[in-house]
Amino acid sequence: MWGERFFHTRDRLAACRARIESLAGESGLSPRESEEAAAELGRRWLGGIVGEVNAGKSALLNALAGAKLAEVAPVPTTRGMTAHVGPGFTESSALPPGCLVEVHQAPGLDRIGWIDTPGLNGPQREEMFAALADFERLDVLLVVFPADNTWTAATWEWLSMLGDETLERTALVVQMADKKGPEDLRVIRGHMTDLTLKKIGRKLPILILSALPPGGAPELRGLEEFLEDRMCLEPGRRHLLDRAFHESYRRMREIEDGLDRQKRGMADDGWFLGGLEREGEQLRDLLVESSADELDKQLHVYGMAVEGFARELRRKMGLWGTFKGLLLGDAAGGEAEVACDVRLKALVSAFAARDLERIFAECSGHWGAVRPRVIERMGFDPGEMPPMLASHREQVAAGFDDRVGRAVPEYLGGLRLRVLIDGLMRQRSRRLRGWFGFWLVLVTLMGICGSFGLEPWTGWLVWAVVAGALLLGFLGWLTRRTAIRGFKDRLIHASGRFGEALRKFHTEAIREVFEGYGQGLISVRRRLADRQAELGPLAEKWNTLYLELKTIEQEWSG
Ligand SMILES: Nc1nc2c(ncn2[C@@H]2O[C@H](COP(=O)(O)OP(=O)(O)OP(=O)(O)O)[C@@H](O)[C@H]2O)c(=O)[nH]1
Ligand SMILES: [Mg+2]
Repeated sequence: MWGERFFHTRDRLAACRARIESLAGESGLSPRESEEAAAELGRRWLGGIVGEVNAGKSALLNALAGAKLAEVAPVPTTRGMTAHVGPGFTESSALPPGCLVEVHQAPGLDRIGWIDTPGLNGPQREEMFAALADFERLDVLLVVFPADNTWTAATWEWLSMLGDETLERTALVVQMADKKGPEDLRVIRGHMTDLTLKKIGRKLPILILSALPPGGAPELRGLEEFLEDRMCLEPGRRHLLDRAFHESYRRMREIEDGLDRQKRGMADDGWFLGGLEREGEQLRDLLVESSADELDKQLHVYGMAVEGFARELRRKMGLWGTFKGLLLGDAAGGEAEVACDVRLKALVSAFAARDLERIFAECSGHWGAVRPRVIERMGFDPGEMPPMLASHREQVAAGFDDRVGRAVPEYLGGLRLRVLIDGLMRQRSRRLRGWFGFWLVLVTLMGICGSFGLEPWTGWLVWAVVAGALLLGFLGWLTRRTAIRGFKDRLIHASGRFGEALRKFHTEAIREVFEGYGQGLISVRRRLADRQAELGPLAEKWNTLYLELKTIEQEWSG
């Protein structure tokens, strides 16, 4: 088949270019403006077959197409111009007006379609002469003469009207050579050459062949060589192919630059995100620092709470409580510890709730500034709020409360409040219990003396019992005061430890909240990482395509 190498190269190059273009799209490049060389190269060719009635034009078309596409008969047959084309043909603008189009799956039409025409000396003579300019635009012209009549006037007249440029791609075909002997054909060739010089002033290729030799297959080698020479090896077309290679390489460079730009842009985006993350960390540290005042206030509240605990304990050490404690023992330590735990937790929870509102407000403000910067820089909306400020807000609040609240058990655990109070209570009871026993002896003696009427002992003992009761009351008051003071001193003394525990867990809680806040930017980072990961396969595709393009080019020029 003629033009094998040219068409093989052209088709592979076209497929390669389509893949280059799809890679360009994947790499984010805008579609390429249509390139002249590529468009010209992709265009399906169209040739014309003209000549007089019964010259054998339709038979030649069938032979070139390798299929029976047009009617062949010894009487005037072809009534109008018909373009017989392959499925890839789209150039309807190249057709002469009134020309019909028939699309066929025929092997010979893949490369070039043909316009079969009515005879130049037939009833359509006028149309054929009027369409001469349209035929001049075709890629190749075959002017057919029957071997037994090569001086057909209408054909020579039509031929002599063609411009020089068209004549460059025109061949004279002497058809039905089988009807003549070799000597006749030699004479015909000479005669045709003379006529050509005489009618158009230059030589044209003269191809002598039989499209329909009776009992044989058409022999088209000469015509195919002409087509290959004029259509494929012609310098203009070779140049076109070279330009298409050049354009493809240029496009490949554009893609490479685009990928490089993206890579650099992504590295910059990484820095940009790193900056935002550092801002978040600074905000976190600022919030931790600015909490110092708030935490100091909590120590004041703690002091007030200690007063409250002391009042509670004082109540428990009242007359009845003391009496009960002397008789039944005391559970004040455990109760006080539970009460302290509950009160301090409430205090810490209230502080945590207030503080978290402040943190949320700061984070919302910061996010409000971060979001437009991310959109502007990366063209990606990270969302109105990170989940920690939106959907997970309650969860975050519960986590914050829990974390800050851990300061209470840590503090109370170190304080050993139950041991302290129980110790104080025991000490007090020990002191009071001796006096109380002595007083009970006095009361008993007073009762015995009174029963036996032993005067004046009874009177003295009454005075002693009253004095003992007063002394016992005084001792009760004194030991309560000492115990409460000891309790308060211990708690106030430990306020530093409470402050430390609160500061430690509060800092941890803020860090935890900021881990959640950071998730907002982590989604942006993930997106960036996805984009970076996409670049790898694109670069690989680029390499493959580049090698393919190089191979096609080397095979073409080598
Ligand atoms: N012996 C021989 N006869 C041929 C050959 N080619 C065509 N013929 C005959 O010549 C006659 C005309 O052939 P066509 O191909 O129909 O000629 P055409 O130029 O298309 O004629 P119109 O369509 O009428 O203009 C037919 O009878 C064919 O059988 C050939 O190579 N050898
Ligand atoms: Mg015909």
